[in-house]
Amino acid sequence: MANTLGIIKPDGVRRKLVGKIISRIETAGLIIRGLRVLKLSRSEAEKFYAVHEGKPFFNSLVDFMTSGPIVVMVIGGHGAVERWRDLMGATDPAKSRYNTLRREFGTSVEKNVVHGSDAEDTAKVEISFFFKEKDILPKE
Ligand code: IDP
Ligand code: MG
Repeated sequence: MANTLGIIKPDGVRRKLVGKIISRIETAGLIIRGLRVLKLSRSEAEKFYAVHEGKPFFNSLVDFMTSGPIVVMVIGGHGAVERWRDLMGATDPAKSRYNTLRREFGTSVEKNVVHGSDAEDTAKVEISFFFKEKDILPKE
């Protein structure tokens, strides 16, 4: 059993896709173990995406991620990191497979609706960025 961090980005919340996206997570057999709605400050967004600092898209990404509320989720299940990335699709919606969230709902390589951790170690760090241990449903 693993946990990963999922985010419904401001474009997804703005377009009222929260229910649809959570429904897809549940249909895929993954479990919502933690759930919050919040708006990132600029410094929080810069810290969360620190790995991309200096890249040409960094400032625009921070603008976008602070442009409205987001939904952050702890998504659990066997192989949750890979399964959530599979359900999301590739970073660029135009290059994502059919039946992925980014392909269906993404509008650009930046405004791609969802975030997912890329490995179990980064998932742990990203989950602790948003959730206290007591606010995460224990793994059974
Ligand atoms: P990922 O979200 O698929 O893991 P990363 O390379 O980690 O992709 O990039 C983080 C986020 O930064 C992407 O989800 C997207 O919103 C944005 N991004 C990545 N590459 C570009 C780009 O080339 N142009 C604009 N935005 C980008
Ligand atoms: Mg990434």
